[in-house]
Amino acid sequence: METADINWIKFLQPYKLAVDNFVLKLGTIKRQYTTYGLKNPIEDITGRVKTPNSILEKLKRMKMDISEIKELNDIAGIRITCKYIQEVYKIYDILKSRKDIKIKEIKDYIKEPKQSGYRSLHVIAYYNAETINGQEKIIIEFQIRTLAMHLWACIEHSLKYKYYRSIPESLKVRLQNASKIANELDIEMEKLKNEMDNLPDDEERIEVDYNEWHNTI
Ligand code: 0O2
Repeated sequence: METADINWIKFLQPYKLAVDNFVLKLGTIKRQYTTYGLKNPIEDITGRVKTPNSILEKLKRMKMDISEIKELNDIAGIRITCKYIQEVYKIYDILKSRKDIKIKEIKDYIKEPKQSGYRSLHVIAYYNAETINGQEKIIIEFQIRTLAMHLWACIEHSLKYKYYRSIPESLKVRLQNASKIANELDIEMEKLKNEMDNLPDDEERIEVDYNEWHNTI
């Protein structure tokens, strides 16, 4: 297969369907937690389909042939943010129990952060996208992370693109330190949450219905 042979609109169609479907599916899960008055582990859900240029760049970086394009894990990407690390793993459990995906691989960059300092849980799964030409089996990647991990990743990502993936060494070290600080923040917030959860209920507490902000789809 040659790059020029690819009809990108057709090729990316099942990936786009998968991303649209999962933003919606996970959005309904988030809403159910609120409806049942349960603690909602999902802060935000976003999705994207990789651009043709970014796909070609990744194939080159991974020394893969164009014929292996369907083996890329993150053409379809869903990003889920949570408040706490324990919620990241709760989302993983939710994904594991779903019948519409089959988990292919887990990359736990929380337990073992990348050299850059990147932390996130990547859940890579097979999904059958229902297209008008029948089912297409594709790979979809769920990136699950806390808000602190997300803040770090967004800033590092924008710097990486500014410097065309080669961030100056001094900035790299500072980014690694910033990642450690973000990790400390995550740990402290989780401790605070656990301590708050263990406090006795205030007898005079008035139940308040907080408005949930959500993306209107
Ligand atoms: P964009 O804009 O999100 O498309 P994978 O095999 O895909 O699970 P792997 O082996 O880590 O994961 O591959 P890769 O290509 O390094 O990373 C895949 C995606 O994970 C990236 O896509 C990012 O979204 C995120 N990611 C991985 N490493 C880093 C990192 O060091 N910093 C940040 N900020 N994000 C990272 P893209 O195409 O880079 O970006």
